[in-house]
Amino acid sequence: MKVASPLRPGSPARRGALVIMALICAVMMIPGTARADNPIVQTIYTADPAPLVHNGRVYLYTGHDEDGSTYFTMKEWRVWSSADMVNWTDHGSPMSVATFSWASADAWAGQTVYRNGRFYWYVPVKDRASGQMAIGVGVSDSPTGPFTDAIGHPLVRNGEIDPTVFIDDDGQAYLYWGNPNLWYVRLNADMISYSGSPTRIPLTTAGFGTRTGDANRPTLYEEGPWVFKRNGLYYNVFAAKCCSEFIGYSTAPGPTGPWTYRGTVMPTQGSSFTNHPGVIDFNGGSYFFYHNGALPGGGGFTRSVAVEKFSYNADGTIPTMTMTTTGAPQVGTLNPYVRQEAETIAWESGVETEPSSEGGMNVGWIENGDYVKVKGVAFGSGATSFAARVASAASGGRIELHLDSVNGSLVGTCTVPGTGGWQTWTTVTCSVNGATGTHDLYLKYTGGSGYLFNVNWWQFTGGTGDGGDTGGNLLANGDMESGTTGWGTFGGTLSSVTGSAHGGSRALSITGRTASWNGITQDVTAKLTNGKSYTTSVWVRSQSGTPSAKATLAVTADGTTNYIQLTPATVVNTGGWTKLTGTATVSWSGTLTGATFYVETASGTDGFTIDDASFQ
Ligand code: FUB
Repeated sequence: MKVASPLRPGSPARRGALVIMALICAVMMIPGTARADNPIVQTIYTADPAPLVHNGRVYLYTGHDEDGSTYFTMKEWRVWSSADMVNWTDHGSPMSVATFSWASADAWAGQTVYRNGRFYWYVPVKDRASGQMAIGVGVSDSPTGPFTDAIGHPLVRNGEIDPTVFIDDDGQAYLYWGNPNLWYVRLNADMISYSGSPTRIPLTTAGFGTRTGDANRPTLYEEGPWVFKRNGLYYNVFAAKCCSEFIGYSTAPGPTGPWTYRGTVMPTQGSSFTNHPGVIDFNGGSYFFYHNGALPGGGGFTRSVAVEKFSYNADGTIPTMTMTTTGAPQVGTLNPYVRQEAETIAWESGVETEPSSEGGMNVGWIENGDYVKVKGVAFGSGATSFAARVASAASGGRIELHLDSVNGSLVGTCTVPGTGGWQTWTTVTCSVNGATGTHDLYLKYTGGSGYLFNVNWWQFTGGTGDGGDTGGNLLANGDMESGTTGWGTFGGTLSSVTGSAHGGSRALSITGRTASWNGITQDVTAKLTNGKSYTTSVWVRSQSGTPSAKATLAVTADGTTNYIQLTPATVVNTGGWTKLTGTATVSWSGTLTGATFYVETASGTDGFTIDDASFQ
């Protein structure tokens, strides 16, 4: 059993309860069946989610419940990120109680916001001098840290917890926090000081609902406010009624109220007597983060963060959601032809992570049969080889590459040697056969007894080789081997076609065009960086006539749409394929609300076919 395995020299404290849980979990799972993706993180217990969208990724800031906790024993905060809402990269712990020299304990629920090139992480933590909870601010130039104490003392200290920060369209930032009260204060533009005094928001039953059975707390508001604005309406989503908590929300016409209670976002569920909200919009969808006790051994002090996708009702109200083990659907696919961190995980069994001597984190504590699942990997026309960065102070083992389940089709096996140290890294390679199209990838680690080896990163080579899903392509399903997934149209009818592909076996055709701007589209709003230069490549084949195809980017910011030509207009040779290429700088002023990559024609309405599109 894992629990009986010897500790490696210099290893962090053993995972104890989590190991047992992983075993129970593995026993409960039927090999070969699709695995749920909630909770998001299985390597440790996480709590108090605070998501932030930045440059096409979701950064998720959480607390960390220590194994076997019988109180909110939390020493550090953790960061995770994802570009697709299902595969989450572990960035470790860039901030802890020790970051704040004046703090003694309790790394509780915070939120990170971005302003003027810096990331500000507001957290409740215990002030050593007073013994009271206070709000500290960490700051970093990177979303993944490291974070330092921005001011060297508490920003506010009134014994209350759970800060959320909201920056209004006019640039005014507000800090809200509180349990049992609800406070706000206007932050200055430096984000680390404030003007005026903290103000108590009136907790009226009209504003925050009616609680029964607790004379001291007549309203439902308990803690964990999450304030944001959508379509001119201000939302405060919060943990309601103790205990157990549910998630409720209120809305207001302005950032300071008056608030009106609107109902339940998520009822009491999930084996944890607390819950905690985080709400974002990402890549055209809306997402609700929360926590529960869903991992084996989970409960009120051993919590796990999970996520659901949702749509606002037409009147702006939030639907009531229940916890699922399925989680959010994947946004696009994962590109195996660029370096992927071994700690990018949709689901795992048996492994842990730790800081790597090569930077970032690595997967470790690997024993025979452990695995990491990476969801929706777009192999396109076929991978030919696999490389992994590995280290082993023992005698290594094997990385087996299985598709769609832990014992699914085996497409490659890499042998890992002993390297003389758990952080003595070497790169191993092996050939790959049968990895085409899009699949869940299971990296199954096998070998003898005890800990086998560590993995820092991996990467496949091969693929379509020209356009398609290679080298950092921002387009999902760029090789079109996954049918119409990720693609749409401006007018006309889209279909996935076989028998005439440029690479692989599938391409996309548009028919029924009634205007030259009708074309094949993909939303790339969440993927663009302002001012960046992008190179585009797409193969086009006419079905009939001689349409002059071109790739265009429609960029909408502050209500204005600009059309950026990505490739020069090129006459497509009838009956053959023509490659359109170009490099263009993509920039906009104001707030980006939409960006669509599309292939249209300079004139005419004839149908056409495209394949192997790349935008990077
Ligand atoms: O995680 C510690 C505390 O539990 C948080 O600050 C509260 O929101 C509750 O989730």
